[in-house]
Amino acid sequence: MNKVTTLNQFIIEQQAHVPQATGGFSGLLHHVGIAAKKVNREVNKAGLVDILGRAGVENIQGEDQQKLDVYANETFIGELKASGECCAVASEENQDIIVFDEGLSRDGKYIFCMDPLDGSSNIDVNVSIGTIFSVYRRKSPLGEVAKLDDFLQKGCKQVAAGYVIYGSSTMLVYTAGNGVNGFTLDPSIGEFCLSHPDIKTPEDGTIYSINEGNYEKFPVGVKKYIKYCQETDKKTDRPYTSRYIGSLVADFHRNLLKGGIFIYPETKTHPNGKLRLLYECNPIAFIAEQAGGVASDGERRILELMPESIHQRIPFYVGSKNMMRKITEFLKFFNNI
Ligand code: AHM
Ligand code: MG
Repeated sequence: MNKVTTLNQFIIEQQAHVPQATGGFSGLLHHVGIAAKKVNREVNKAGLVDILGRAGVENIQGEDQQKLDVYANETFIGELKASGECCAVASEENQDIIVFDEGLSRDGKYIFCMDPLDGSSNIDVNVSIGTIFSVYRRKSPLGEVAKLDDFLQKGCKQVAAGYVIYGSSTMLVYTAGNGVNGFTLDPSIGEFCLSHPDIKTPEDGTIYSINEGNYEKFPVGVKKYIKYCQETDKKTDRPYTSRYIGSLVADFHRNLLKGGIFIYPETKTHPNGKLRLLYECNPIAFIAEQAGGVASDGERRILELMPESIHQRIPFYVGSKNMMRKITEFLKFFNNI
């Protein structure tokens, strides 16, 4: 029988390679796994129980909140608090950071950024959705109350990043800066099991993912790149195909495994793009780079950007190395004329 490595076993084995590790980080990830399983359970029964529909409130971005968003947010916050390793959380669903200023958590070494349920407009049509997260060491001294400044760190400072995709099967994919590993939830034993060790993304891809409904509003370099992908060239036999779910985790996950590029550029109506630097772009960029891919805002490496606020938006280009090189050439050329 094949040996199955569960997420918890894997975390403990990884910890053994870090002599100074105290187990705090492993404890935190363990609780992330528990939260993911709880959210998975609710997402799975979304069609069965009266949990679908709007919660009747808008989140701070002015978007309708779905009930599952609220559930996922509260569940992750609850587990992070219970871990005692995390002193504060920034969530897409909360205007301000959430500070744990009592008990063990106040001394927690880590801060956590998350989009608890990304792509939530897809919930009621049974399309894959996801949780995206990112872990940093706090900047403020242990024992003090964490503050906003703890969150204003470049993405290259991430200790770990990951996502959970609630799809045809549920997977947790994460990196702690030493490669990317994917775990599939085995519902029969309720454990995430290592199914995709050391994920590497293809250097060349064939998929481009972008909301072409916004075509008229795109920068000219992006328009030209899309046309380049669409053109048939008899000599080179360009192989591109378009795939767009409208759920970042699902679009990125497919491209990560198969090779491709995901683009959410600045548009005339959204000059800073739509996606958020702290809890969407940075974690995805960290995973992409760890898998051999590239992530930028069209010019600069995402992981080098210094955030100014927790809900900051940024144009996002991420994917296979050679596709990223090509689009960067297009952007550079057409921005300069
Ligand atoms: P959300 O955080 O409000 O769910 O929005 C983020 C989602 C991403 O999952 C996805 O990539 C993008 O929005 C799709 O946007 P659009 O519908 O404009 O194409
Ligand atoms: Mg989101």
